[in-house]
Amino acid sequence: MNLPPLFRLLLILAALPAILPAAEPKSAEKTDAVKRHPLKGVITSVNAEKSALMVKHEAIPGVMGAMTMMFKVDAATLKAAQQGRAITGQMSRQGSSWVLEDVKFLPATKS
Ligand SMILES: [Cu+2]
Repeated sequence: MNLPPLFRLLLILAALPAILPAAEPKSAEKTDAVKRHPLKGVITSVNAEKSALMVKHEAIPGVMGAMTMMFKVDAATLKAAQQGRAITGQMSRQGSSWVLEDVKFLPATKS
């Protein structure tokens, strides 16, 4: 078969979409690409039902200003969390939730 070069190029281009998606990470594997930002704040309330903490956090440069908002946390953090406790952690957007990981409890300050 002696195809014109342009036609051969078209055949290759037509085949590309079938090849490329396999090389792209699936959405389920996107967690590796999650951007985490250091956060410092105070727990204003603990919401066990939602496995979340309300945290009054300091400004996170380039991400958001100081505010009080909800963060999903793991079970161990939820259990240890106390209202009024100062914390640091790594915040990230995961799906439709904000998540706080690597939470460390700071020595209690004035209430
Ligand atoms: Cu915020």
